[in-house]
Amino acid sequence: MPSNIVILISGSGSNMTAIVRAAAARRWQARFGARVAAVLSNRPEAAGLALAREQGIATGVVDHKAFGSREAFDTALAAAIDAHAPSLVVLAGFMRILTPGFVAHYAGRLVNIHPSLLPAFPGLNTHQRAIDAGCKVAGATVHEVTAELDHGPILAQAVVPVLPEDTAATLAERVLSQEHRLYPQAIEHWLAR
Ligand code: NHR
Ligand code: GAR
Repeated sequence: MPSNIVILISGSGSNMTAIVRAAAARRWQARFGARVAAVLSNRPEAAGLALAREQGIATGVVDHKAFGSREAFDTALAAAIDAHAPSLVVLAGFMRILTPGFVAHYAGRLVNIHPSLLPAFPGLNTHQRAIDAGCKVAGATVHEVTAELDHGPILAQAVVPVLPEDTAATLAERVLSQEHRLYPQAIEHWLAR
């Protein structure tokens, strides 16, 4: 069975790039019939779009600013996604909260990577909040997306130390490098299940 993966991004797309590299290096097409069919962004200026195009992957933009409501944006986004008949939709630095109707449409085939050790620090600004709380470890979580933000079943986690001299930027960099290992591994596990 062909298994199309659609990746949603908003920014630099480094997790998306890690997933695309893993798909080739670990032969997801041959082993699971899986390929990254498209990369879609809500931001036209997302740097990850150019990176995806360089890899020969179809790209698209559904600009949330062009829609009057979250429901209207999500309806257009779902149409763009469904054009690729995905069996898995991957949020990779995607920055728009999704409506319950959208989440229900992709139930069981929608995953996210969140830059904290959930259930600690759902939402935004996770690295500064972990530093402010005096956490000695931080990390990232891959989870199924449900209607409640950053609360879906946990699929995988990675832990990093928080160092005394850390800023949000240095901690984010340490976490992100682990995300690049964790997310492809979690997706491969999902494909193999
Ligand atoms: N949608 C649902 N329903 N459930 C989840 O678990 C989701 C989701 C959409 C995105 C990613 C998440 C993260 O990993 C994610 C998980 C955006 C925001 C946010 O507040 C919060 C969490 C996440 C993504 N976004 C603002 C909004 O009003 C916009 C912020 C911006 O544009 O910079 O949508 O952290
Ligand atoms: C990653 O750290 C990801 O976990 C986080 O944004 C970064 C995206 O980097 N996601 C969120 O904060 C979602 N709200 P990337 O675009 O280079 O993959």
